[in-house]
Amino acid sequence: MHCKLIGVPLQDGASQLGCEMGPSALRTAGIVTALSELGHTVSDLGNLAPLSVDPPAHPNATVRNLPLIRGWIEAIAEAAYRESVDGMPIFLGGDHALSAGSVSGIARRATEEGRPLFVLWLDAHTDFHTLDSTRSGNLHGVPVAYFTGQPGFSPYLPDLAATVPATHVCMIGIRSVDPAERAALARTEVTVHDMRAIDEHGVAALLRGFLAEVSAANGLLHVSLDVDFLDPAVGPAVGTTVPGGATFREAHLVMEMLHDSGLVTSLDLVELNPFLDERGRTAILLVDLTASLMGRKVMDRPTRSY
Ligand code: 6HN
Ligand code: MN
Ligand code: MN
Ligand code: MN
Repeated sequence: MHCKLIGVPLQDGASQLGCEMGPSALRTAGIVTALSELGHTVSDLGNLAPLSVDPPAHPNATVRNLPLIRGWIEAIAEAAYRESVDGMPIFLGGDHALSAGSVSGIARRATEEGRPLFVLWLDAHTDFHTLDSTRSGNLHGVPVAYFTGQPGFSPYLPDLAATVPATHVCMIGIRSVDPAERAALARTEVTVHDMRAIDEHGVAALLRGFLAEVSAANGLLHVSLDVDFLDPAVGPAVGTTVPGGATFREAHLVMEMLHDSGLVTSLDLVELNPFLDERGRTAILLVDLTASLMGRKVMDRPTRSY
């Protein structure tokens, strides 16, 4: 694989400052070396900067930093479109508003190539607010509603060249959903596997079903990994911790299965807030998870299945 690292020091979609340090922390934790050691070629393309834009004010006065986020989304979407032509873009966040740009840019590329795009959303949250429904006003809470084409984003955020059908989005790890998100999700066909589903069925069964769909459709697969997918005990460096998240092994198993599927074509690593980390351990875990996704394994031979 040709991995293209794209730093996105975006933090204004979250209420707590610090995600702008995410790309530096991931580099410090050794993401380039980890990928190179697996035999991949790695280009670190440096950090993006937001475009300067001036969208109209939104009537929901709680919406925060709209012009800045819009400028980021335009820059990220353009980079996602451009860099996905000949390699695997890996977005080093940055808060989750990043994915409004990464997914929409990749969706444009997929449409051009005539391939369906699927999104695996690994998160405690569904990030399914619209600009009208958000109560916190934090735009890291809206990306999935945006790229699946829910109403009310135009003319505030960029018009989409292509949307991702709700039926192509699978969420795993969910355990915090606001009332307006719950109502909106009930009207769509996004697949939501909450933590209870993981407890009951195991994460492997849930993921296997989705990967079979992607494979049958000859789809491209974008993975968006929010640090708060992880249990706070293993991934403390995030501003929106929710107890009861994925364990260390559940997270690695997801990544290992994704690698074996051979389906993943782009990746977001988001919501890392190094200011909240403990001696870099969350940044290091994200790098290790990325390595699992890109082929690091305990044993080289396939494990026997009983
Ligand atoms: N994230 N639903 C909450 C809100 O403020 O809208 C939390 C959003 C969290 C965002 O997970 O990236
Ligand atoms: Mn998120
Ligand atoms: Mn989250
Ligand atoms: Mn909310």
